[in-house]
Amino acid sequence: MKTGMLKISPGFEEIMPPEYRELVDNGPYGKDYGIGDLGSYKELLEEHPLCAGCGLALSLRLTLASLPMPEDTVIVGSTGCSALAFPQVALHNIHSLFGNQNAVASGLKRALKLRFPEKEKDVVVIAGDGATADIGLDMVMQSWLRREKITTIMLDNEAYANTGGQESGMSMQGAVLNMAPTGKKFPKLSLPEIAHTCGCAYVAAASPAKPKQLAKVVRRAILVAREIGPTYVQLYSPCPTNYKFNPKETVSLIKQREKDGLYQSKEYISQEAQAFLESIEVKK
Ligand SMILES: Cc1ncc(C[n+]2csc(CCOP(=O)(O)OP(=O)(O)O)c2C)c(N)n1
Ligand code: SF4
Ligand SMILES: [Mg+2]
Repeated sequence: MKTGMLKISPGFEEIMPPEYRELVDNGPYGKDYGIGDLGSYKELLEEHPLCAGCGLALSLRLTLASLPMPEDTVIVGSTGCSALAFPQVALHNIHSLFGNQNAVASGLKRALKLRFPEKEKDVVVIAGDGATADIGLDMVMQSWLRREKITTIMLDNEAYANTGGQESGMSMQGAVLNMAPTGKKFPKLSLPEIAHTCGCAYVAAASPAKPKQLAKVVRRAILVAREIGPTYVQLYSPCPTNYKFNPKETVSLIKQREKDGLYQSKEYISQEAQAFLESIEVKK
């Protein structure tokens, strides 16, 4: 796409909204911006309706700022809180039926390869834990087993937040939510390990409490998916509204969980992906 497609037809500059003009002049398309440049350019998502202190909003902002090639990226989302922000993201994005996101992304990736054989197009799924680990798990795992060259990013808030707080497969054992008042009876699902077993070439768990690490794993996952095969990133993104903590404490809560050994960052890299990453990271 690059800025060419965004360019305003001569004579229309005056009537285009200022945000659009700013995006054309000062957006990230075609530039090699990373999270270190945040604050110096027009971001792909600036306003959104998510709650104050929402962990998803933090993860989403950092993820969008870490895309290696936003102008050639299509996001596939699913129903859930994050979907409320997607209409305001200045990127091609598709809202798929809840749980179908990896099936839609697989078809899209294949179609883009046929339509633009000479071009790289990154297809990135960004969906909640309910969509990824519960209702869509079949489609997610099948896309990994088929080795689709897509990246799956889970925004893990450990709940069905958008529907008022049910437990999900990703909630911790004992978690109490509005609609799980006696506490969850089963342990949190180990999706990174499942992704690894299902053949993902690159798997990582990270959080917005460590922005540089988050940026690195998102970038790695997208680049490996382009060249080698499916990749999975799990971003721990707590929800102050459903877990009823102070919205100012989202980042400190993540750090505390890490200290208590209840959350840990991870990375599984296949040999092929490791060799590929070494070659491009050394070059850079
Ligand atoms: C096919 C279908 N089933 C169920 C729903 C209801 N629904 C909407 S959002 C949601 C929960 C989403 O949870 P999650 O994926 O974790 O996203 P979050 O809201 O926590 O970000 C559910 C069950 C729906 N919209 N469509
Ligand atoms: S309910 Fe939770 S996950 Fe949803 S927007 Fe609010 S803080 Fe974020
Ligand atoms: Mg959720």
